[in-house]
Amino acid sequence: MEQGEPGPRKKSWRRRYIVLGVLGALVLIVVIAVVVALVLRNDTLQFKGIFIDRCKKFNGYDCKKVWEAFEQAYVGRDPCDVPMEAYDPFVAATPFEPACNRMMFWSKTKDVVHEFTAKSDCFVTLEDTVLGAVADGLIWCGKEGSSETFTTDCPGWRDCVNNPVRSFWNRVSAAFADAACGNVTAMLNGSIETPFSSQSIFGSIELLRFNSTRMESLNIVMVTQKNPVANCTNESLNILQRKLDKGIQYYCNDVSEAQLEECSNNSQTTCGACW
Ligand SMILES: *[C@@H]1O[C@H](CO)[C@@H](O)[C@H](O)[C@H]1NC(C)=O
Ligand SMILES: *[C@@H]1O[C@H](CO)[C@@H](O)[C@H](O)[C@H]1NC(C)=O
Ligand SMILES: *[C@@H]1O[C@H](CO)[C@@H](O)[C@H](O)[C@H]1NC(C)=O
Ligand SMILES: *[C@@H]1O[C@H](CO)[C@@H](O)[C@H](O)[C@H]1NC(C)=O
Ligand SMILES: *[C@@H]1O[C@H](CO)[C@@H](O)[C@H](O)[C@H]1NC(C)=O
Ligand SMILES: *[C@@H]1O[C@H](CO)[C@@H](O)[C@H](O)[C@H]1NC(C)=O
Ligand SMILES: *[C@H]1O[C@@H](CO)[C@H](O)[C@@H](O)[C@@H]1NC(C)=O
Repeated sequence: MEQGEPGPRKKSWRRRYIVLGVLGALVLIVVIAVVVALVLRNDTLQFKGIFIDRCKKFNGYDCKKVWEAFEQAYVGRDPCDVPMEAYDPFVAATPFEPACNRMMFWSKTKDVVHEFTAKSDCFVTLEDTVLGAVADGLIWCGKEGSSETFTTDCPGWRDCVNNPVRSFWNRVSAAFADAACGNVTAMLNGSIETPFSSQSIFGSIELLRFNSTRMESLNIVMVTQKNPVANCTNESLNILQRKLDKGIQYYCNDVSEAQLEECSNNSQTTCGACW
């Protein structure tokens, strides 16, 4: 017994060191994982990355400058106190050549219109320009006393009027409409009671900025499904016409979704002359 005692004791010490070593390694791994997760979850870096990547798809812009002009609009500010003018520097940093006769506006037809413009290559929406593309589908805001960009807990579209996302879309829509030239097209939704709303961005901003010195006509495409609810005869379109700058020709065509699909299939040959 006396000779055998040190053996097991040494063994158990060694075991303890091994256990401690393994525990230590585990703790280290967890700490590293948490740090990595925190860095990866850095909203500012993640949001900026998406923004810059999208900006780089367009030629001729200094995307770092574009980002800084965008960010200064809301960073460090109360997210309910960002007026649309806050994005004036962003608009100044993203000049674009208007695609006269190919500009496409829309209201309540977002999915269909983008499916259409992506396929046909004839028309250009705001979201197809650098102005809209960088932030399409994103949510962001700042906080007082912080230099970060947040992507959660931001005020929603209706929570307050002067929120960073809403003011952004108001401002870039105004810029896009200011440039509208030649024959302009707008897609409205014939599956709802009131296809034209004076409260929509199209009705409250874009339409009011259309200018007859640059624009020749406004061509409404009323997209109808199998059982259309409204069409070009709807009273809301008379309201639209009354708000349109005198001297701009107004046209409206009821176009079924099936017809639209056919148009985008034959875009190369018809490009616009489809309705
Ligand atoms: C996110 O990254 C930016 C830029 O590196 C840094 O200034 C900021 O402190 C980071 N924020 C957090 C919450 O880690
Ligand atoms: C029109 O609005 C309805 C209801 O919101 C929607 O289901 C439909 O997809 C829209 N139509 C088009 C052409 O976008
Ligand atoms: C607008 O469309 C009309 C009729 O399709 C056409 O005669 C006119 O040349 C077009 N305007 C421009 C600026 O291309
Ligand atoms: C159209 O542009 C002209 C010249 O830039 C300006 O005087 C006029 O007020 C504008 N009209 C509208 C409806 O914005
Ligand atoms: C347009 O809608 C009205 C009722 O809202 C209906 O009476 C008329 O037949 C429709 N016109 C077409 C061409 O579908
Ligand atoms: C359009 O093209 C797609 C495939 O490219 C086809 O599945 C569809 O049936 C076509 N639609 C029309 C109306 O020609
Ligand atoms: C379209 O016009 C508006 C008025 O602007 C009416 O309120 C709607 O009822 C009308 N829609 C249809 C389907 O008639």
